[in-house]
Amino acid sequence: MKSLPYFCRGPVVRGFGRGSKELGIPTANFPMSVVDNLPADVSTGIYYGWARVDSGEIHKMVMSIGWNPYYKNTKKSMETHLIHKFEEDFYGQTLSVAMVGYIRPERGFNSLEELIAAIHGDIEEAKKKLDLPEHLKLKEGNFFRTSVSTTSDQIMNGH
Ligand code: ADP
Ligand code: RBF
Ligand code: MG
Repeated sequence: MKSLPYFCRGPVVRGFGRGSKELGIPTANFPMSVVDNLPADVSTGIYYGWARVDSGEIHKMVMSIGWNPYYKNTKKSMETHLIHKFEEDFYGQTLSVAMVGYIRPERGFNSLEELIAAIHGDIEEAKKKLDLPEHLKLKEGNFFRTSVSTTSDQIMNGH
């Protein structure tokens, strides 16, 4: 995928409200404007990378892009689970993400337990891959050094 690493930034909007309640895995959703800006070669599926809320700490993340076949969504979504325990929700704040690598395509499952187990597997893979020197260095790169604008719907894409 020649577009990786891919950097983007946008406000956290409300999704289907399923992530934390049903799965125990909250996902911060981007608005359609960010989803529509994805380069054509960034296919749907599960990715890993780095993420930050406003100007906070940089955390490891996993992201799902697509229609969630298990739920048969009609709207394409781009949802990020940050591998960190937050004390509070951060709706409306600016999420910056660096998508670093691809894990697998999205798929359907026979039960919620299987979907949850697959996501936990993705989290373990992300943790391991992001410790590689070539991936750690993206955390220190320019993207996360630039300050976050107060315009909440700003979309940025660049190195
Ligand atoms: P929604 O359907 O509205 O996206 P979720 O159940 O997926 O609802 O919860 C997502 C929200 O949970 C995020 O928008 C964010 O405010 C909050 N949140 C708390 N911890 C995390 C985390 N570790 N990763 C992502 N979002 C988190
Ligand atoms: N949904 C699916 O239908 N199929 C998947 O394979 C799938 N994989 C996911 C992997 C990760 C790392 C994350 C964070 C989410 C994934 N989801 C998948 C999306 C999940 O169904 C969604 O986050 C919840 O429905 C909450 O919106
Ligand atoms: Mg969500």
